[in-house]
Amino acid sequence: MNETRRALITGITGQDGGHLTELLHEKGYEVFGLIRGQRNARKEALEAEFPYVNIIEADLTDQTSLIQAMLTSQPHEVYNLGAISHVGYSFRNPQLTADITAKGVLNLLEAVRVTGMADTARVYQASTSEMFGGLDYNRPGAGYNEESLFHPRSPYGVAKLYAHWIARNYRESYGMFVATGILFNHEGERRGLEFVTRKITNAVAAIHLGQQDHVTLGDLWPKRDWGYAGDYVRGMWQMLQHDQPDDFVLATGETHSIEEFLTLAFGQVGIDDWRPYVKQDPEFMRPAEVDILLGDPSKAERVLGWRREVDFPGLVKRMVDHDIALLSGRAQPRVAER
Ligand code: NAP
Ligand code: F7E
Repeated sequence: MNETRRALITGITGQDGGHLTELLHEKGYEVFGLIRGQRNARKEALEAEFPYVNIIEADLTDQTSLIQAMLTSQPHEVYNLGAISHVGYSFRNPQLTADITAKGVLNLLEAVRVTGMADTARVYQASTSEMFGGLDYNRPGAGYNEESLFHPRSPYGVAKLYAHWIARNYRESYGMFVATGILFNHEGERRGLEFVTRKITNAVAAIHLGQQDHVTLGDLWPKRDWGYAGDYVRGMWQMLQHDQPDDFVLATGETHSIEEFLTLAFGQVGIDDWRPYVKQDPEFMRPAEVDILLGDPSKAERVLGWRREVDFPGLVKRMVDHDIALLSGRAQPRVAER
């Protein structure tokens, strides 16, 4: 009989952690999830939503705890999703971002290596389109791919670039199976309320239900390549099933401005002109902005057979529908929404 596959997920309480937990459980994996902090407010919600997850207390900044996590879970696959992931927050907390988002990856890779699991455990590192920065468009119109130049524009982007290169370095130096997914923005019902798409859909639902009269945002011109998180975690899993470790862009190949997102989201509740409902405040603007991101997922499509299923209007609709259900008491918040 085949041995049950075991997966260790860091960042299990986040958006992608929730989608990935569902996917791996459906595939019959035994799932181990890392929870940080002595009284993590999301722990109870995680236990309620995913009672089958084996919770391990550990922190990406504490290598002893990561070694213990590896020894306890003996994973075939490690998904490193844990990070300070909010770009705006990273400007206000740059050292913390470097400790967790950059050095935390080194701590984890070393934990895999020193526990003697470098040959058996495959590692996924959550890299990001924020490493490109939106400035050095060396393939204008075609979108960034795995060969494009990096020019990160935030402490988050810089930390992720270190993480990306140390992951590649461990692959080259020690022959470890470390795959990196350069993922463009992906959203959905589990998206944290601090990110712009979810902030908008939640406000649209509240305005529709008469619970709020406006939403305050930062800059509205930036463009992003927005996909659905459920599609993207499938790509992460596919990267670890491939016969060799590699780097893959996951994206939709389309880019849309925040203004376009606003038009579709307000349109869902019959509001044609969103302007009277949107205020702007410099509090939500960043010292350096990434103006435009557009990805080229053709390598992942060709090599892995990855396809995204949810399109941009479908993404906006499912988020607005979910927020209306949530705010009318017809749905419960998932772990990452808390
Ligand atoms: P998210 O919702 O912000 O989740 C981040 C997770 O990291 C949370 O579970 C958080 O735990 C955990 N974490 C934070 N500090 C930690 C620490 N010191 N030790 C261990 N865990 C820690 O992020 P996401 O959207 O799911 O993204 C998953 C990963 O993909 C992140 O690395 C992100 O940077 C990257 N990424 C995301 C996107 C996107 O569009 N979503 C695109 C490209 C790359 P707590 O609950 O305890 O805070
Ligand atoms: O901002 C603008 C903001 O915070 C998108 C993370 O998952 O994707 C995400 O990073 C855009 C930016 O996502 C508000 O200035 C305007 O131009 O939703 P966001 P992000 O910065 O693109 C990448 C790929 C990751 O890797 C990250 O982990 O929207 N914006 N007004 C605003 N953004 C926020 N958060 N809040 C506003 O009020």
